[in-house]
Amino acid sequence: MRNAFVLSIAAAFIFLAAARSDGASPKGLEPVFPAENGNLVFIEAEDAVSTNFAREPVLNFGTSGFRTLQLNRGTGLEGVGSFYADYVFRLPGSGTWELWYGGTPPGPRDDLYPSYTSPFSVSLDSQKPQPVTRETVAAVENYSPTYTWNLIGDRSLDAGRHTIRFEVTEKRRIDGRYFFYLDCFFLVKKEDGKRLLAQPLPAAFPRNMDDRSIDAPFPTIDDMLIRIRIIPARSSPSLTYPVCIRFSVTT
Ligand SMILES: [Ca+2]
Repeated sequence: MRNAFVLSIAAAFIFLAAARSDGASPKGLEPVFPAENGNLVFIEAEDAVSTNFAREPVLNFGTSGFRTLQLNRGTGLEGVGSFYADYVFRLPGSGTWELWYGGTPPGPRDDLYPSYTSPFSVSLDSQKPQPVTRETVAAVENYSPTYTWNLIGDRSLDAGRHTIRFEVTEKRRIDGRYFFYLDCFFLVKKEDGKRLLAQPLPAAFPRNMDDRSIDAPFPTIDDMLIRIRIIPARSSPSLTYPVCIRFSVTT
């Protein structure tokens, strides 16, 4: 009985070896590689090389990859540095790349506008940080409570390895907290001013990158409450944003 079992195992190995020597894979075992999009580089915020936004990512099923970094602190770092998240990525080609991110729209530079989030800066390849404020980005689509697709702008970059740092040095003015949520960021290749977008696209992605219907400064809390009383259905997703922020302040 034992000899018969050993023989059957050996026969199975011989069969598999013969199949491979023919160059034909057993049916159903052919490798299937995901299609690649050479004009899009997409990075999850939770894949930071280094960050002090939070000790660990937050689970959020409304965000890309179901995880996100959330900076929400009332105190700074006692003069020893700023809040940052560092990434390394590789571009397949040289030229113009359009930089986007999913997260809270940055706070405004202008004191006249309500400030519900912190402004921040981005630094590519350790160059001088560039301020990113509500006045410099286009808020395109609110895809989850407090999360919006935001267009930062074009960058001229060579193919190959790059680094980027998102850095927060300022508090939001509404309550003096450092407040910035970062879900992901991505770069889209452009030629002659047009995006070279093709399938496949990530599951979480702007539905219409040219939509500017919500690209306006957030109203004050009082104006917000008045609008909700006038329009109980809250037909615009952007109307929910400051209220969500207010909830986070009071909890
Ligand atoms: Ca994410």
